[in-house]
Amino acid sequence: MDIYGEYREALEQVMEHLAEAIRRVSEEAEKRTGSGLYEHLIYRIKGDESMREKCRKKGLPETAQSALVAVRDAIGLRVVCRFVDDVYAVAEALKALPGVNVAEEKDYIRDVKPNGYRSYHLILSVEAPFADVRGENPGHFYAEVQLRTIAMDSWAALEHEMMYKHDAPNRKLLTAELKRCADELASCDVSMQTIRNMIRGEGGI
Ligand code: 0O2
Repeated sequence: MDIYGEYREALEQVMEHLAEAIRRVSEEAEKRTGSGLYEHLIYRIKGDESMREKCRKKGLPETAQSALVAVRDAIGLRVVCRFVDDVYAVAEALKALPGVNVAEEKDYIRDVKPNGYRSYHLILSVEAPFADVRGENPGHFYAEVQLRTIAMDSWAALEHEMMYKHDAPNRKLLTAELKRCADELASCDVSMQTIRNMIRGEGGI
């Protein structure tokens, strides 16, 4: 039996609702400025087995209650933007959506992780017209939204592949090198943002 049980359909609907809101806000920006707010948007319901594994790792029973309340990334969306300002624009638009509350916010762009990881994470609590696992209707469902630039996303993908699963030799050196790459990419992000601001006549150097 799927760990999400009867709540899977609600999760799909909430995820689609958020994805649609992100598309809409980007289309509005495109009409105003000629450019949308993101390069790509991906989303998924965490697979049954990876959610069970996450519950086990956290010492939680493998139940819908754990998967939907204690773990809060059953619904996951990733918004990959071209510019840092667009990351914050999408985040602000999400926070302003009716029926959406911010349960947690981690700005790893301003507070960079020691390994160089940069991304803006939101855990949203979304009200929806379905019963939730607490028995409330309308219910509340958590969703994790990761927002980052293309540069941050490339780094995270490569770092994840190289460091996450593998027991690499020279780990200390590799970690330092990856941090250097992350910082160089962040510096490019700042330059790209400045160039766009100048093109749009919004200041800069
Ligand atoms: P997966 O398989 O990607 O879902 P929590 O999810 O609350 O238990 P935590 O660490 O408190 O975990 O949350 P945080 O810091 O917001 O990180 C959540 C997700 O961000 C991670 O999911 C990763 O996808 C991503 N992430 C965080 N730190 C790093 C990092 O250093 N490198 C890379 N490449 N990705 C990172 P999960 O659950 O770890 O795994």
